[in-house]
Formats: sequence, C-alpha cells, structure tokens
Amino acid sequence: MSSARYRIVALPGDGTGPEVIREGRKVLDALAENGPAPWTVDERPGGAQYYLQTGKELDPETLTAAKDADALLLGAVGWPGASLPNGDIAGAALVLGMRQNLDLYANVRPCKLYPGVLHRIGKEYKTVWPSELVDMVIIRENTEGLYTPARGRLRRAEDTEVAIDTRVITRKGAERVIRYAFELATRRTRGAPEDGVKRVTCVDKSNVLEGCRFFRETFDRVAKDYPAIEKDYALVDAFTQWLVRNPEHYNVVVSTNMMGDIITDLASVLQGGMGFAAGGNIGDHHAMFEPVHGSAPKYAGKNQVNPFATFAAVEMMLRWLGERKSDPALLRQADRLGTAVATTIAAGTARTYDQGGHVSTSEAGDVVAAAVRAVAA
Ligand code: GGG
Repeated sequence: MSSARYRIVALPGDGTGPEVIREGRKVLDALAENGPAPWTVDERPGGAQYYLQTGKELDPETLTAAKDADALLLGAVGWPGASLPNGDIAGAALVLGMRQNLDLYANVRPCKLYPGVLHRIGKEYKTVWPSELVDMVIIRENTEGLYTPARGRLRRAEDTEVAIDTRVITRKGAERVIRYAFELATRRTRGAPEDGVKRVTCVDKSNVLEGCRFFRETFDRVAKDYPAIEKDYALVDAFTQWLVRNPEHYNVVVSTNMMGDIITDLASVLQGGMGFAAGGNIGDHHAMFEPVHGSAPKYAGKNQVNPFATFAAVEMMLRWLGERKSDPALLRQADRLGTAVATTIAAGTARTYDQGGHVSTSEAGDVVAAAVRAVAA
C-alpha cells in the first residue's frame, strides 16, 4: 500500500505527448528520490489515436479518475485524419472536454523568458528580447466564448448554406476569470518589468463586439475591488503589436477564450517558442497542467521535441498543489525543479532542435533530472 498523499492522473494523449510526459515523469521521479514519493502517477490512455483504435476518446473510468485526482497532467492531443462523426477533432475530450467537465475556467499561461533561451526569427537562433523584459501571465477564459459548443450548420440537400459559431460571454464566466487575474496580480511579488507596477490588462475587441463590451464592463466592475492594481486596456489587434514591441509593459493580461488562445501562442515566441510554453487549466476544485503545444505528428516517435514546456507544466502543478494543500514540501519541490530548469537553460546543455541544438527529448530529460539531483532537497 502506497503512503503517497497525492494522486496525479497523467493523460499522455497523442503524437509527441507520450514522449514529453515520459520526460515529465522522469523529473518527477528524480524529485522523489531519497524518500517516499509524495505522489503517485496514474497514467491513462486517451486521445485521437486511442479513438482510432477503440472508437472512444477516453474510457469512462478515466473521467472518474480525473474527478478523484489531486491534479492532472496532460500531454497533447490530435492526430491527422482522426475526427469525430460531427467533424470535431478526436481527442478534444481530453482538452476541451476536461475543461468543461471539471469546470477549469481559468487558462493560466505564464510567459517568462529564461536567460539562455534563443528566439527563432526567420532561420536564425538568437537572443531578441532581454530576459528581464519578458515576465507576464496571460489568463484566458477557458469554458465559454467561441469554444462553447453552441454551433451548427444549415444544410440544404448536400450543400452547407450557413455555418454558425455562437460566442457566449456570461456574467459568471467573465467575472470569475477576471477576478482570478486580479487575485493573481495581487499575489505576484513582481509587477510589470517596465516600471514594477502591478497591472491587469483587459484584451478585447470592445469597439466592435457586444460580448467584449460586456467583458470590459465586468472588468471595470471587478477592478473596483482591487484599487491597488492598475487597470489597463488593449484592443486585441493593437495588442498583438504592443506585445511584441513592448513586452515589458505587461504583468497580468486577461482575455476571452479564442482571443486568449491566439495571443498566448504569439506570446510564446517571446519566451522561445511553444517548446517552453506551459499552461494550467484551473478551476475551484480541479486543475490540469499541460505543455501548450499540440501533438506535432511529424515529430512523433523521433525523440526530438522540446520537453521544457512539460517541465514548466510539472513545476506549475507542484506549486498549485502545494498552495492548495498548504504543503511546504511540495512548494520546495516546485522551487527545486524551477532552479534545475533555469540552470540547465542558462548552461545551454539541453538545446533541442527548436533551439538550434541536437539534444534529444530523452537526453534533455536526463540533463534536467541530473540538475534536479544537484539541487538540495
Ligand atoms: N497540449 C494540449 C494540446 O494538445 N492542445 C492542443 C489544442 O488544440 N488545444 C486547444 C486549446 O488549448 O484550446
């Protein structure tokens, strides 16, 4: 019988997902050496490839296990040609489905540039943004907006005449994610790199869209409860330029679902690309952490992709769990992993292909696991 206190459910998913989750588990094992592991990892199948094999995206027991878990760790989903009869991508049950089923309303994406990370712009690998200028968190609403399953087509005979995606912005959905952003800005020790100011920026398209006007009104209402935090606004189109030109202005950013999806992928370029971007899908009772990248089918089975986004997701998971359970040992493990990741990146000893290097996924995992062992427990 295990004495572990915490149960982590891992969903490796498709393509390169299992490869990066294997490395995430490697660093979790390294953290747990020299003592009884405080966690168990219960790995479950699911995703598009599982759908092709079994006709199910996941087993019903996996959803039950997810509801009973202390935290979830997701790999990646999606596989070419794997779609459900209604046209949705197979495997979405692990991402969009979990967000709905577990009410994971805040998608939290830190965008921090570690010293030693290179930017790929064109064919060159170089440092573009100094690391001290990029340190923000983008919060995306995760359960409604344009991803609400309220859509359809009007067909006449064989032809589609109309396709409709309904964008739903509710008072509850907007309010809770905006409050999450202000609470995070309050808790974060650092303000914006530019001036140290604690600031929440509302990104929307309120000059055109009614839902965005409602989102911004809700932002203004919630902001009144946080007088110490500066309110800031950006229309999403202008934001895309400002983000790249002046990343140092941003501290915490909040947006609606699809706009948040787009701006966070753009922001990942500031931190070295999707190979470094991790996200937490966080609700009041559950949370799921993931490398934000997809399943990258063309790299699947090649042991080539960058596992650092998964290490960052594991670190976020340990920190969230440590705070939730008031467990200082878990918080120390999160710090340990953070230090191991930062020193490895700074040393440049685990550069995968996306950084212009030749280190494999599993070698990068070995280097970080060794770095974890070198940081005192
Ligand atoms: N790492 C999870 C993954 O594979 N995500 C792919 C994806 O399409 N995500 C959609 C979303 O984040 O809304």
